[in-house]
Amino acid sequence: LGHNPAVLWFTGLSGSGKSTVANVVDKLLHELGCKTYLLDGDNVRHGLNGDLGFSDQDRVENIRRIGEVSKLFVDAGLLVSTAFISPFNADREMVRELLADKQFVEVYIDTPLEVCEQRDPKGLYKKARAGEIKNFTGIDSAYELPQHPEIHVKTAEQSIKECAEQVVNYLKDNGYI
Ligand code: GGZ
Repeated sequence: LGHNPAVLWFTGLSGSGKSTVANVVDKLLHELGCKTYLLDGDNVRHGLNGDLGFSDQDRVENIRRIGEVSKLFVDAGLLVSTAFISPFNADREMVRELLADKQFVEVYIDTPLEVCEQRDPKGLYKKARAGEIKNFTGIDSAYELPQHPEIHVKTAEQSIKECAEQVVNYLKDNGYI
């Protein structure tokens, strides 16, 4: 198959659109004939990482395991998309170091907190503001801004389709596909 394996590491706040955009990217890549896999909360936090919560320590371990699993898929030749908040720079950089040069593509889903909170698809921000959920990212737990993401996506300024195409175009322009 004509593609170079890599991880598309989506990072951003809850409600930023990580999973939504990653799902469309995964579908587009599949249609282009790439071998792909998508890791997100649905297939990781309930199973492999079912023992982890949202303390800083558990988030670090969450990202470490997802990084290791991503590496296995990359070794198998896939284009992997991961959609986790991954709030800490040190952890994202740890995964970058785990992979070979160019195999880690950081995709910053940059959606203002106000917009995420307005969307609040699961009512979690409302609960966090009410103190019913502790350590919620953006409210009482940190999100460290990516310092040099390969791709910077603004979901509040373009459609989901345009966001996904921005990612696919990066992969084309840089010889991944
Ligand atoms: C952040 C939380 C929390 C807390 C539950 N903080 O919008 P969602 O629901 O579907 O996405 C969020 C998801 C975040 O899990 P991650 O594995 O991506 O986080 S991390 O990378 O930081 O380990 C949200 C839900 O889980 N959720 N409690 N306290 N998000």
